[in-house]
Amino acid sequence: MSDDAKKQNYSADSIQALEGMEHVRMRPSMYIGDVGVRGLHHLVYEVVDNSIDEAMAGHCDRIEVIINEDNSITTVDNGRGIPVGLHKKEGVSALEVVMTKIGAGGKFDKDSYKVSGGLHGVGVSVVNALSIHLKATVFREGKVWEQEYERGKSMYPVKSVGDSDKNGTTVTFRPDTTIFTQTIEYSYDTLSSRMRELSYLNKGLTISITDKRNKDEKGEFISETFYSEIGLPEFIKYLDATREPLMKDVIAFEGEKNGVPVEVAMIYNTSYAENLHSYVNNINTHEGGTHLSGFRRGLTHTLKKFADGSGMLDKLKFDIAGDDFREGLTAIISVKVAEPQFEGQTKTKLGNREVSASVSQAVSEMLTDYLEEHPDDAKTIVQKVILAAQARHAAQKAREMVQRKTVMSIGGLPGKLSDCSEQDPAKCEVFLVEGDSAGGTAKQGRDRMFQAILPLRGKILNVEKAMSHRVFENEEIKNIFTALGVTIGTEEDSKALNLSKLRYHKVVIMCDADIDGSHIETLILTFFFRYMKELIENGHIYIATPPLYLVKKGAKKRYAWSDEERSEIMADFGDGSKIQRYKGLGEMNAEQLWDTTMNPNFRTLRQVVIDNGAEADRIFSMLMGDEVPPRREFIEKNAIYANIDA
Ligand code: 0RA
Repeated sequence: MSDDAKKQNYSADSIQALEGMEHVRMRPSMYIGDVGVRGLHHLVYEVVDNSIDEAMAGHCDRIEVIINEDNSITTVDNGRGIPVGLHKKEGVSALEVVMTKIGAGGKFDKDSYKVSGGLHGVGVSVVNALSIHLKATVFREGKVWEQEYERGKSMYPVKSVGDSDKNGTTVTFRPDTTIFTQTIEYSYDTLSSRMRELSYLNKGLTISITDKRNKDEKGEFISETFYSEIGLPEFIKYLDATREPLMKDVIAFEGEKNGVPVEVAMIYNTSYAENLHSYVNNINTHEGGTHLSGFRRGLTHTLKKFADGSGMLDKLKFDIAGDDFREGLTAIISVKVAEPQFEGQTKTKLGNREVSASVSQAVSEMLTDYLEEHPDDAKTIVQKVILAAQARHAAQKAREMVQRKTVMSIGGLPGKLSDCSEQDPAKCEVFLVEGDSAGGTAKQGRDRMFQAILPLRGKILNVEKAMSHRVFENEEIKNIFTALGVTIGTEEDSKALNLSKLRYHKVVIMCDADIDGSHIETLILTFFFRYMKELIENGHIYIATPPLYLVKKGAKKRYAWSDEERSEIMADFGDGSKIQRYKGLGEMNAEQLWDTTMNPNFRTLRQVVIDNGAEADRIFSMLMGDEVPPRREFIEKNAIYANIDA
């Protein structure tokens, strides 16, 4: 190739690269899912994933994440460092290629087993494109190398800025506020629970997180360091800390099956909840997929075989279903797949067929060994399964009652429901209101065209502690099912939700702004989390935010949602302002409730999202379980919704 041709070729390629980066800025959601809170945090995961790749390749054992004062993020690793030499095809430093070329990924050699990679595995160049400023520092070959970028464009060629005997990569980026228009404020809790999760999924790796925006009582930055020596079994212990185990040890497997690295850990506890968490390349696959179905098949098959052989089922008068083997089970399935096919609404469902058999074999092997070596535990598990089957039969009956009602349309709607007149569910909202009296006020205050009211009496059942047939027998819960038009259970899966007749696309939980109210709110959320998780996942569940104060002076009046806001208003109004504190919804009249909490033009609804399924599971079991001390500690330390709200 002539020099001229080379130059042309180079510039053609770099134009392509530029277009790639421009495309990321034009269509960020295609690369990171969304440009809201989730997408913002995804930037951090994307960079950390590259460091995790280094760790999985055996070159890195420390990762640090720092939230800087200005909400920029710094990640530090002690891997090999991104190569800085000339990239022959591109004619610039490899570092520049990694940072500015979409799809360059990171590794150039095809042999390297790149299996991590965030939601879409898009690479650090995407983070660069979406940052107003990014600085990469590489410690490699005795030197320190540096390059900075603005909105993904390099500001100068890679340069050496000093000597060092360290290895590693440090990246600091500040998200572009013109892309992330909603917020660039990072949540420490969201990042820290992901880092904890990553440390369990990658044993032997130390991951620390520091928040330089906040100091603790000792004047030190908020910081945590995560390290797991044995990985998944420790993760299980962490998740089940407030549940009562049915056995001493976690049952675990680690190995390769048909070329697929598989790790599984599980334990049975005395609860009635099924907690399966599955991961592919460190990504939580909350829609499941082939690895999860492989797990289920292996579990059912092995336990059924054992139970049949034990004679314990001989006098049983009813069948045992797949579900029955998973009541009170907490399990984690983690696989590494070289070319994962992600499917489903949120692209978190594994499609690769071959993985199913790998996991199923791993589970059969692990369980068969365990049952042989622990006959007492084996018996305990079978007894638990029989109890679950019994309860399921009772629940089936209770559920049929609920469904019969649903079919009878209007006649079947709960008497306490004040329905709206609009028929299109997309336009309808239902308020679940604490108490009959607040329910009455809400009914007067609402816009009856599109707002329905369902008052709930006092504290609803704590589903965390109740067997499922009790849940389906409960009046308030039956009312929620019938009012929402949601049914549960099909031939194959007794817990499958049918949302096709959902009557309201917004379900708003409206409770008093006090301790009791937040407890009731948590009870209702626990119910949705355990029995209608898809409603949360599909973005249908919201929390209303009634004001705490009314500040008045003469004819002037304003509402305040925090102590801070109240003080501001008082300062604004000057001397002589009067304050009314709302202890509950009941203290507001219909007009005030509408103005502050129900009118779509002025209210703030908090959408409930699950940003970390495993952590949400742990928190619900802790908040609603039997052990009081950890609950108190948690409530004192955090706002109750720290980990679950938007
Ligand atoms: C390309 C090739 C190699 C490593 C990396 C990229 C790499 C990327 C990141 C991003 C954050 N930390 C990272 N660490 C490494 C292989 C390097 C070699 O062969 O020496």
